[in-house]
Amino acid sequence: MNEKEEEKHQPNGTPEITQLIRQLAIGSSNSSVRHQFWSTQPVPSLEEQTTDAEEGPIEPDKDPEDIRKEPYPLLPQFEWTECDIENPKELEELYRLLNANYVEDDDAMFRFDYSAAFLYWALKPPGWRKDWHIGVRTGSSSRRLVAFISAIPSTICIKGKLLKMVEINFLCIHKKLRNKRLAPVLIKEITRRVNQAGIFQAVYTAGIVLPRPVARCRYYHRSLNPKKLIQVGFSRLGPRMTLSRTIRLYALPQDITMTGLEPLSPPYVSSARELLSQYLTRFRLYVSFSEEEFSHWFLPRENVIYCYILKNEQGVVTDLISFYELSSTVIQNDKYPKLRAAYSFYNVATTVSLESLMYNALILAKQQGFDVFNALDLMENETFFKALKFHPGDGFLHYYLYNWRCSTLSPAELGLVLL
Ligand code: MYA
Repeated sequence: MNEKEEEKHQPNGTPEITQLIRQLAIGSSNSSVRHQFWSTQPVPSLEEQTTDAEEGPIEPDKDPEDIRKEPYPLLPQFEWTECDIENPKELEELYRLLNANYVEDDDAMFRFDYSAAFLYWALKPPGWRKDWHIGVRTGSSSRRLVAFISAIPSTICIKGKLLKMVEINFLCIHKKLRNKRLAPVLIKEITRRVNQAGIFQAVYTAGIVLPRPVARCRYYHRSLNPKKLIQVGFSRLGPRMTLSRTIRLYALPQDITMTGLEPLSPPYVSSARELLSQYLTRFRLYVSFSEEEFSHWFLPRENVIYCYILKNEQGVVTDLISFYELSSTVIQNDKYPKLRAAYSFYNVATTVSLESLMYNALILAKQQGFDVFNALDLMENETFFKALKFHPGDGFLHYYLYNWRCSTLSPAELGLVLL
């Protein structure tokens, strides 16, 4: 049994962590105040109604001298660390923290399993900074990584205003250190470091409702391997359906049905970026990619990001599909320990229908051995769900803006996918 397996089979954690929990019990959460932390932050309250006239920053940019110089204090048992993801050992350490402690579904059947290669991609776009990959270690000799939060730079357009922001992601605290108010410290520390770089807005997503979502999206799922999905409890047989009928229902051709669909390659980056950038301007909240950023996010990387294009005779990219790979651990299932999911990223159709383009995305994902193709109901995704046999799941994803008041948007007004 390797170390990862040991961790999986010891849900109660190491004695060292158990001891820390006892020491920390005194500092545990006081739930008498509703949103004790979030009510102190520049975010709209859940009750607030925002009108278009009030949109903009909630608090002004801080003067550099007003930004705290030292890191926020941690309890003496812990210390801050910068995770060096270019060091394979530290990348593996981060992978293990998330693999054992990151987001699970409500029934604790599945837990996201972001691969190390995926994390390397997600955390290192142009302009990335090591001091925005913040970890917390136990201060003892083992110096075990027990918490993490990250920021990456991003240019976001919100209702016509282009803003330099960060995307916050991978907030994670070891299961045995939960409910000790460590998350607010991590959030304040990343805010401080991002403010030091002259950035005062952020975008992030979460399954839970916090003050206050700018949008609420729903996950839709398209079975590619229905037998496995049923066996692991991801989906159920429909009424009056047999397994063989279900398999037939979701069957896809072996080969793509479109000629000319090819993986994105460097010569077409510029044209593909132009296509996507133009397309995204039709949404009210969208991301703006520089060419360098586009190359980073879209050039295919095996088991991480897949991107295909169609081009015309002049070599101009006319259509684009992309999806990323995010597996989940199937908790307590020895036969099928992993569910391989493809997640829709950005798609643009101009010479063919979006439906036929996405049909080919499904075929490509099936060819690559994915079990399911997931998509949020943002951008124009709802237009192909029914015809392509996507079904709504029970998961929702809330979008948030930090320090930016904005009235609520519908999913179809979003042109932004966070990993
Ligand atoms: S979303 C993914 C979040 N990660 C997980 O769900 C993984 C599994 N869960 C955990 O690891 C822990 O449960 C976490 C909370 C770490 C989530 N976003 O320490 P606590 C508030 C924001 O006692 P714990 C992602 O990565 C909660 O409402 N706040 O709680 C985006 C309460 O505050 P309040 C959250 O369970 C992250 C306080 O924390 C979240 O031990 C964006 C309790 O703290 C959440 N997902 O740890 C972060 N969950 O009393 C915000 C709980 O007020 C970024 N809480 O209700 C803001 C922008 C910062 C940069 C700004 C720059 C300008």
